[in-house]
Amino acid sequence: MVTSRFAPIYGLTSALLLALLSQGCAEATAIDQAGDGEIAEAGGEDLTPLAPLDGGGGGDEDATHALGALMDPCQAPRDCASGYCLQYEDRNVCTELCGLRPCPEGWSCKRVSNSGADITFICAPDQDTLCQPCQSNTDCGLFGDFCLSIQDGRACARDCAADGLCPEGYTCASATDQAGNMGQQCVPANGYCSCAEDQRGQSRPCARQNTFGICSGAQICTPELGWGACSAIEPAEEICDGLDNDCDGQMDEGMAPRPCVGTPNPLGSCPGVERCEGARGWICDAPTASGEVCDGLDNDCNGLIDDGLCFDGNPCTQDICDVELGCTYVPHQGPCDDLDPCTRNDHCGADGQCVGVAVDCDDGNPCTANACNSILGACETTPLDGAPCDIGNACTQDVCQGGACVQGQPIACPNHDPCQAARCDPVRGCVADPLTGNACDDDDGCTTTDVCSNGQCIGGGSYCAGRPCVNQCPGDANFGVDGICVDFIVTTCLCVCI
Ligand SMILES: [Ca+2]
Ligand SMILES: [Ca+2]
Ligand SMILES: [Ca+2]
Ligand SMILES: [Ca+2]
Repeated sequence: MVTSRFAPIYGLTSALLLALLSQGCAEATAIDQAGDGEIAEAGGEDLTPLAPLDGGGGGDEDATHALGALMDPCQAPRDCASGYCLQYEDRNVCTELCGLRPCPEGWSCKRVSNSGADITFICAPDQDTLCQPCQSNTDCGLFGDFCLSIQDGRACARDCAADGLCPEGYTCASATDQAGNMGQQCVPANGYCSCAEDQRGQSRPCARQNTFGICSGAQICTPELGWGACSAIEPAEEICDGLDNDCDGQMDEGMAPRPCVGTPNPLGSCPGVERCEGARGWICDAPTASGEVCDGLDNDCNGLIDDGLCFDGNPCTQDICDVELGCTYVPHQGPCDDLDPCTRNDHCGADGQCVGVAVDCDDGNPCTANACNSILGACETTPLDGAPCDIGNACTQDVCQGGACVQGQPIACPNHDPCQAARCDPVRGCVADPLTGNACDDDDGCTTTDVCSNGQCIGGGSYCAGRPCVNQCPGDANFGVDGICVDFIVTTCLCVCI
């Protein structure tokens, strides 16, 4: 009320204001009289609730002067036909009950409470308390205006129960005050007292808050809608994005460099360190794995520098990757590995080649074949069943069976000499024992009674009966089996007695 163009009513004390307004049904009577234009001047004390008016209503048309009509100056309620004297601007004027005609410009129909349940509506100057901050209804005047909680705090509304009319930008709506009283009140249509037409386009600070922090922003007034959305971001856990997500004034704080692994490819993947680079996010500096080359670097990131390079396959050379010279192969002496498991004592020879001594797999058994397995490096034995062998008996034809030499069939010792007896000796094989006394043939046609003597066929008798005999047979085959010379058959064979 401090800035009001008028004091609410009469500019008097509260007690007096109440007195002014507590006219009850009397005002209606007074209005009726005022409407007649015949109302006598009210008399009595200032605080007398217009008793003379009541009397005048009874038809006292002899009053020395008419009671005040709307806007007529007044000193007290009794001066006014309506029984209501209000302070307006810098003076006190009478008002009138609503309904006779529209209230004057800048005035509106107000409800005033009287004793009991009576309610009276009078024209009263609009108060400037609409949307003024308040704590209770009394801060909002005396005409039924509520102090309401709206979007931006407690502010005065304006009673509009009489005609439902409100200033532009306000709407007449049902409302309940702090005491639980219900009424129709003009309230900002957009819900905000701070966003009327003259605030259009203005901005005000705002914030969003949660467990991560408080973020500030601004919101714009659009009277049709009220204050717009707060431009502040929702506080969030800080991440690497070049923004101050938690609104603590620091961008991307706490983003310490950390290990990372580069994008894998068929050649490998390389480790690195990633750093927060603002809007670019985390950037990993790991190089891309590439094929290993002789350069002193671990190109494929397998943990080995220049590995797998300069391999000549020769164990008797030291393969060297020299960043300056490239691959070099230096011969060396001493043990080596020829990668053949069937050799032993491998050594690098003078020719720079690795050579070993073949493993001796011979088990001495003639009935097995022995060889070194070139994969396992172990000797393997294969039976040679059916192969000839010798168990040490010259009288048998031995054979391999199950990897062992077993005794075979006895050998035959044919006998073609009547002066010898054939037999087999286990050591010497077939031998002939000399015989004596057996008849035989000495293949000499000049003898006729041959007899064996100690293995020899000794000729006896005489073809020529004691005379000299010449055996003219060039050979002995033509003498026949009986040893008799048959010179008369074969012309070239002839024993000649002389
Ligand atoms: Ca931050
Ligand atoms: Ca951030
Ligand atoms: Ca490597
Ligand atoms: Ca390399």
